[in-house]
Amino acid sequence: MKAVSVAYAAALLFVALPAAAADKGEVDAQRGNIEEITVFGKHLSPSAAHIDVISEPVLDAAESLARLPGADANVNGRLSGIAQYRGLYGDRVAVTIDGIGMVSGGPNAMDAPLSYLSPMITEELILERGIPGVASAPESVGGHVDARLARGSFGSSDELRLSGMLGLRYSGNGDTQTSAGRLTYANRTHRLSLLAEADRSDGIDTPAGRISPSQVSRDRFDASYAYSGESTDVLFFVGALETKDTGTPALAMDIRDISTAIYGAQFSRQLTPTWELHGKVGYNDVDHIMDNFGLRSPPPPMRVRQNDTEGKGGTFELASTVELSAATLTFGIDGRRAEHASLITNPNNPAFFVSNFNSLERDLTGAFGVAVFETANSNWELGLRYNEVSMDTDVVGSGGMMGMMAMNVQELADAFNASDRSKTFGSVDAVLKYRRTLSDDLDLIVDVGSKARAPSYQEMYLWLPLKATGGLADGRSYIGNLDLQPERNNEVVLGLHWSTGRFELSPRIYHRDIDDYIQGVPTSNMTANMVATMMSGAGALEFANVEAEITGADIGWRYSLSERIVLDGNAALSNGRRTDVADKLYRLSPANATIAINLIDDKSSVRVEWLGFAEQDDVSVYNDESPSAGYGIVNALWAWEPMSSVRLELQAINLLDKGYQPHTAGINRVSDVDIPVGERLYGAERSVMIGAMLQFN
Ligand SMILES: [Cu+2]
Repeated sequence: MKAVSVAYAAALLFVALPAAAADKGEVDAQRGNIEEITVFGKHLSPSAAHIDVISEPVLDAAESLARLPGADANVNGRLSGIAQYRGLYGDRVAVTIDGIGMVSGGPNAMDAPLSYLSPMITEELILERGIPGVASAPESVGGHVDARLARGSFGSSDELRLSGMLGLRYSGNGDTQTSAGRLTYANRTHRLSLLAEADRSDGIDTPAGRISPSQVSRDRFDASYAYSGESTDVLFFVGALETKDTGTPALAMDIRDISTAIYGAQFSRQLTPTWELHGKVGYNDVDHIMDNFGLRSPPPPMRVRQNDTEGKGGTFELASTVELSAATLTFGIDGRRAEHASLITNPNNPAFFVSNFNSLERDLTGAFGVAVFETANSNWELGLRYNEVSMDTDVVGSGGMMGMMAMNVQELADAFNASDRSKTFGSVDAVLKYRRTLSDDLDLIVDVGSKARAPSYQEMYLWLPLKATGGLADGRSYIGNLDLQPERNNEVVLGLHWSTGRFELSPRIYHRDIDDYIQGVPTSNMTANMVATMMSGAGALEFANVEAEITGADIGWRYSLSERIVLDGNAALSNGRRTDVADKLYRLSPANATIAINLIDDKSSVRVEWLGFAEQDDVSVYNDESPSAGYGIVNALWAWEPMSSVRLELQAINLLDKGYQPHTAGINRVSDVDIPVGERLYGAERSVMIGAMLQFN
């Protein structure tokens, strides 16, 4: 980044100060009594890792995951990060916002659930470390991340008062700007809150040139009413997301539009001192348009494509918790209803269409029970869940193709339409979580669990070889498989949580044995292979049940040298392989570590952190995955709070201006740009970012 932009950034910091919020006081207040020590918005608890996304220098909240032990993101575009945890990603890692799951509208997860979190209006991300409890989210075979929007706090008296925040962040790299605001009108019982954030960027520059397309335009709104009574809490919210032209260079198309309406409600009611009832319901409706010609140089006219997709549906949960003398019992039912459609057209050829997914439904209904037993020095949580997933889809078809292609595609459509497409899967999950206090400072952690996930709609119903794979972005065309069985992760986690005032050390080791792991293998469907070869030059992969295992370890730690000097960091490694053939699992985050030094003063703090990623040469042959080199980058952050209501920040990302290619960043699929087609995308060059946040009460 150039000196001019630094100067501009600095000027903007001190001159234009329409700022945002260091909601720290609020955040802590909402969290209740936290014993954990928060260092620059990050802290560990015995069962989770937390990060206050608001102070993270990111547009996509998914990128913050890389700063939590064992987590990372598969990044297909600037707002399309897919959560990865301990070697599993995509639909295997449940992401909820205020406990409510989203239905994505893009068959390639361009609107992955974390894209619904605009960072400056997000309070925190909570990564459950270990096997998520059965009540956390259904089908969370690989992990669970929850996030909370920063909707402000209730007042302390009956008087209704206005409070709020205003925030602005600017990075000279690609003129990247974030503006955010909150207005809250609340007393101790009622709270009305409005949130808004706008993110804009022209693109992102790397030492290898500009990533193209990488522009961003996203707006997010949320309006909520909350009631907090003596025995009843209620929250209603409506929200909207509007993403316009945003690049996804690791995919075959870019985002032209994502329009989502979001609705939700939750309540909890204390019926008696020992009996509580709680429930949640959420609904969202996504209209999405993507294409391969608007933001990138168009292919020949006959290969121009636009894909109009829709996703709608919601989740619900109703549960009851009873405290008995011997145990605390929770019973509940929950579910998810989702509908998807995708129609591919060619604006140059009105006769051309592919009905990619047609009136597709995937519904889940679950029931769960959790018992928690507590003794003087141990805590047992035993959970059981039953899920029933039913899926169906209407007939498909296509038009406007010629010759052999038309014949082959028609053959695939006919076979699909003649098949039995209505599927129902039942499965049982069991999770045991054991905590034992070994001494005042030291806890032993043992998780044992077995959880299943039914096939995704893409894995099941992709009838024509296409790259619509929930964001795998391996460049291969896939077809679905109507004979797929659910995959099941059998997992053991062992860990320690060692925490004194001075230091904290929280290591885990785990082993995941995944039966019927779903991944692509070369298809024996000759017609599909012919079509895939004609369209992309390579044969099709077909989703299949294979066998896999993942072994790894991760650790989070903090060490206070003094009250003002704190070191912290994480480290993680995972090794994933097929056990039925000799191959590695695709797109796993390489071994990585962060080490940071934090200098904390009353009004100003400095954090300098080093992030190191090892080379990744354990790559998947089936996915034509290329190895990547290791690298280390340094980031620095200075935050100044001249008054409790004002926070100014100056951040440098990639301070030493290293050229590096994150293994999970994806491969460039866009021609005629700085980074060649087929090469792994680069991380940002040295970027200086300034931010200002102002809050009023
Ligand atoms: Cu899309």
